[in-house]
Amino acid sequence: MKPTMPVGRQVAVSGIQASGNLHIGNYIGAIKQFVELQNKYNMFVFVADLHAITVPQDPEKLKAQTLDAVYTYLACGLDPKKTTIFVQSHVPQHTELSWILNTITPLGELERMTQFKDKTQGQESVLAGLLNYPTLMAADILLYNPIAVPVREDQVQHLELTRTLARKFNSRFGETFKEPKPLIQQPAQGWSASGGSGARIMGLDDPAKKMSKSASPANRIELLDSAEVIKKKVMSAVTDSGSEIKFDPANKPAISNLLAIYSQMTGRAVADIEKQYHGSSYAKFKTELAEAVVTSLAPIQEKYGKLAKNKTSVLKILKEGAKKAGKAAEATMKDVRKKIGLLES
Ligand code: AQP
Repeated sequence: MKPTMPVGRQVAVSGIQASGNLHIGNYIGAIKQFVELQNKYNMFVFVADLHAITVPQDPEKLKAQTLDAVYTYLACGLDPKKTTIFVQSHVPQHTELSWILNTITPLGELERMTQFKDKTQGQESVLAGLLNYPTLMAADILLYNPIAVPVREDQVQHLELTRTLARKFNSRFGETFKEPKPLIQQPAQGWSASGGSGARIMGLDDPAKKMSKSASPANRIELLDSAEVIKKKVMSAVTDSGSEIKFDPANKPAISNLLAIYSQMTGRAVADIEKQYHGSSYAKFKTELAEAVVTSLAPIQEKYGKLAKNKTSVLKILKEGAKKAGKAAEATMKDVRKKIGLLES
């Protein structure tokens, strides 16, 4: 494929599903990282509205959630001058390549995906969209020939499949796609809420489950929650037995998660926070954590408010983003169509 991006910078691609209100897990685990990466990579960041509909969505809400994600990207510091920001469905080449990749993907590969197994557990009737989620994700990535894809640990399996499909396509039709590498976020010094290597924020109501858009509101702090709601949620967050404020995910998963949130939202080292609260009560720690979260979200919320009043200019950013992404995607698709023998129109 001919390069269509500015010369000199390598490409990185990622996106977030428009499946609900974004929360501090999405911010810490993804958006904050995109903002840093935009200074190093030629970033393509999209809102995955087509992935969101793999579970039923209310049409009006989906539209609002899609726009909400874009306002959030911008409010958190994604700069349209550095990053191509767009909506997945605005670039139809994503679905076109996804279909083509489906034709070279063995069914068994899709059925063994952990996310598919988790999301369909106990369901009587499983929708094909959930099964084919990873081929759409592979298309999202391969269209832009990125060197790197920022992902959390639980998406690495999907990225492995993307690499397998790239190899398969290349060996059958000739060199077309690069095999992108996962860019797994390293936890801040001294913490890993998952106990693994990815920065994973867990639910406030259950530290064994990740913070998620689709869980109950008590599970998460949404980026647009008011100060009052944040305080209420933090104060009601589950804690562990004992009274020590210590980072120890195996024995104190709830407090470790709260320490991780504190550290990630303030940029302070976990050890430093532990030291500050040595001998303090859970109540004092939680009160001040809530204040820290409120303070760190305030500028984002303020910027969001301004952007939401300026929908026309945000839609313009999306239009330009789709145009730029579409140009890169079409260059790939021209090559793909030719290689697999589709007659030119
Ligand atoms: N709890 C989390 N901790 C750290 N990172 C997280 N991410 C999501 N939850 C956490 C990261 O946010 C990005 C976007 O995720 P997504 O919306 O595409 O999919 P998801 O991981 O399924 O997110 P949710 O919030 O749990 O959504 P639902 O409930 O709709 O499935 C990803 O980079 C993800 O790692």
